[in-house]
Amino acid sequence: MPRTTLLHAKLYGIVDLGYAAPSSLIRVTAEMVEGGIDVIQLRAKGHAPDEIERWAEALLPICREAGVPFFVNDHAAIAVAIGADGVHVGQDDASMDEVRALIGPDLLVGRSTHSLAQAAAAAADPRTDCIGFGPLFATPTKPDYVPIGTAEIREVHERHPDLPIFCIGGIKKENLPDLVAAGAKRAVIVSGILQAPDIAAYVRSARTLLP
Ligand code: TZP
Ligand code: MG
Repeated sequence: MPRTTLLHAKLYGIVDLGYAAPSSLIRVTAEMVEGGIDVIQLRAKGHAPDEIERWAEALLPICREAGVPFFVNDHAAIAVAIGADGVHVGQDDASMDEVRALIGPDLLVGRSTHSLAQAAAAAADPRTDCIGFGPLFATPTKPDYVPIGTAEIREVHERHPDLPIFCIGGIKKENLPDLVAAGAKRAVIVSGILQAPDIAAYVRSARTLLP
């Protein structure tokens, strides 16, 4: 899948085992796809790799059928094993050399960034296909991080116009218009989507709020 797919993406959803029970993963993913989600990631902190691989294997065909890029959080080896579209890594995870050694040149690599400097470092490596930028606001989904606020959203986009940048952290439908006014082009929503009574409807309406 080419990186340009991510440039055209608006809303990125994470199927996070902190909110979604194992028995609900397929339904939740299908509802996100039905709502028009542009990217999906499986994030299962603290779960065993063989378990994550089984879940990833089950979710990939749902995304594939809809043409939605599917990322695996943290586990490059699982992304390769199941034929995912990409892997998402954090600042403390493997280096790009290590990740690319595992996955090769074709899979997409996303990197979490928490400052303009980290965004610049990620952007300086042409093997980075997208970044998360945040957490913008405090969020129980990533509790140990200091929120970075919204003041640098415009600047990070101006500095890296060709890099798909996904704002993340404490984003809900309610604050999306303010984020767009602050310069956001794309967003990741985790708990807002997974806790919505109607996931497809939530995704559909959040997506319309992005430019
Ligand atoms: N990385 C930065 S903030 C975050 C991640 C994975 C969690 C975002 O979750 P939510 O529930 O949308 O605030
Ligand atoms: Mg990680």
